[in-house]
Amino acid sequence: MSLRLLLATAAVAGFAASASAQTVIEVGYATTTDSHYGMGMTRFGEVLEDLSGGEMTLVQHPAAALGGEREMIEAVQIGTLDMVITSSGPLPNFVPETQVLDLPFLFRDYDHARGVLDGEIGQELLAKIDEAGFKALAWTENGFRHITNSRQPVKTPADLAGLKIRTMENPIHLKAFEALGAAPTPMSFAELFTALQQGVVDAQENPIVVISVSNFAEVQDYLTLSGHLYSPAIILMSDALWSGLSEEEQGWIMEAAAASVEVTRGRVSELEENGVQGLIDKGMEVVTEIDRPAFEAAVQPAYTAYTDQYGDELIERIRAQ
Ligand code: EAX
Repeated sequence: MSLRLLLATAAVAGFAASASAQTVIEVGYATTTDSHYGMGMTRFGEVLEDLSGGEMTLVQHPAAALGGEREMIEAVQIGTLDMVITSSGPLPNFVPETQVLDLPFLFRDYDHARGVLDGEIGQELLAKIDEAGFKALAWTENGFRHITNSRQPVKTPADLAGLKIRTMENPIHLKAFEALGAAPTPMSFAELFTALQQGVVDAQENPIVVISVSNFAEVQDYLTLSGHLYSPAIILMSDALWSGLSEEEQGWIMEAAAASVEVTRGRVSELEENGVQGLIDKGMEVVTEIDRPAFEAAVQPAYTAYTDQYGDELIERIRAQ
């Protein structure tokens, strides 16, 4: 091969190598692109592209295109999916200690929840999640969960008697709704709208932002602003992908994650404040106040199930914050 041809071949190979040097990160999530997760991931991608000068880009797979949250978490754990933004609901199946976050009425309000997750306790739990084979980038947010149903207004636990309610695939949530006298069915979010439409379940519980963006007003008549538990969300990256990045690239990822959390939390707050009117406009009848002492008393078996296994130290630390 002549020297000129050799040099030309090397030049093409070099160009191809630099072009393929771009890192494309695939992220999955269960809600739509215009949801709090989608808005957060769009911001994540913008910041990452900007910081990396276009060397790193994010490709989004919304609306459970890659499976339910539990499946996507598992895919990230085994390395077949780069990243997921997900509610922490299915997490106890991978990191049991995270169940503490699912205890009903544990968090007082958004400031309390965000402060705990952004502080020492949140960081301790992220470290435990890393030990389970993930790179936990950041706590982000799903929001305080409220009950919707197609049977009747719900104000007291008695109103839940026998109600077929879908829960996330989470042992504490299941225990809590059993204790409340409902008939809970754990189910992936991807199946939920159809299950409500077909009457497989009569009820579900989710933050206002999810109820709104998922058009649940089309299949649910009643909304109860129970705020019965706070639902964190989390951004998880495959450990293999994270470990293969340079320190500089890892810094860009963390900066992009932090920027996305601000957007997601901002959207959750926005819908928590003004999303209910939109649901009323779509025909939902809203119960604004529950018999909270009755609910708190009824869910005690969920606390017992947790403290029997883990004690109450972490609960007390969260309450004290
Ligand atoms: O993360 O499964 C659920 O109800 C979650 O809140 C939803 O997928 C958003």
